[in-house]
Amino acid sequence: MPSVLITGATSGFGKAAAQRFAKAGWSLILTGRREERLKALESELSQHVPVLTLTLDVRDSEAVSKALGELPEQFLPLTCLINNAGLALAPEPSQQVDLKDWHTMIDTNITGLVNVTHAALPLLLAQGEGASILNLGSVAGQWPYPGGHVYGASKAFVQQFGYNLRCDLLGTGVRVTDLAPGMAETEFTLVRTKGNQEASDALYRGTTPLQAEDIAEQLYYLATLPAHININRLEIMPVRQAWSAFAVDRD
Ligand code: NDP
Ligand code: 8X3
Repeated sequence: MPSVLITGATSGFGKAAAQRFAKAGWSLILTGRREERLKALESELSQHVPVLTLTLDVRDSEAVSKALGELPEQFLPLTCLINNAGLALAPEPSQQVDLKDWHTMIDTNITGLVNVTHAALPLLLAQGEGASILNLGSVAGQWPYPGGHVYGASKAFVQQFGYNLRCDLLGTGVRVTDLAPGMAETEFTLVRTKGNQEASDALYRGTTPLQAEDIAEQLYYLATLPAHININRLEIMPVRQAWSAFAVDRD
């Protein structure tokens, strides 16, 4: 039975991915900080597949390496790692941002992703052919926009780290993909605005954003491709989202 480790399974893409992989009979290792949500998901999905929940902050490298170093045999080798835990904060311009918010994004989206990847690599190498690392990047990693500052830069890191990982993993069979979504309706904007439900609702109102299930389907597709195929980067937007003209400062 293949197994998948999903970071940030308490909400959004991570939760939907847990449900999608469970539907296909995969064993699940689910992580996040909100234990009650992990337990609720465990009781829902463990009726169908083996589920291990780890209450974990990805920023804590010692806790991450200890937890992944002690995984029960039943969940090994690891077939797929989904590096999904992440967040955006501070939609305001750089010159108004609290430095703590920049640090939180760097610590979570970069250091946290690196922590989990480092601890999971031996488990994925034990699988070898057919194993995958699926990193949640973003359109923000490629396209600049006002208020994107450290969030977009952290997702550019995710893309380049994935490409460089591929170079080192050549010959091992382990694949790496940067899955880069555009606008998707999850708790993402609620977190970005520090709990402003009205701002979150307003962003998604009157359009048709991606849903968490859309991304979960892509993750499952990537994880189950024939073992000789690696999709390096997959960028996905709602049809009702596109780029815009350059902004110009005028007198
Ligand atoms: P949600 O806010 O719905 O989910 C984020 C998940 O990340 C939660 O499960 C949260 O769990 C977890 N998380 C956050 N910080 C930590 C931490 N320090 N340690 C462990 N887990 C953490 O957002 P999405 O599902 O939308 O986002 C998932 C990923 O997709 C993120 O990396 C995001 O940047 C990316 N993304 C999102 C897009 C969107 O428009 N929604 C578009 C492109 C990319 P908990 O709080 O319980 O720890
Ligand atoms: C989240 C998508 O467009 O808010 O990564 O940057 S966006």
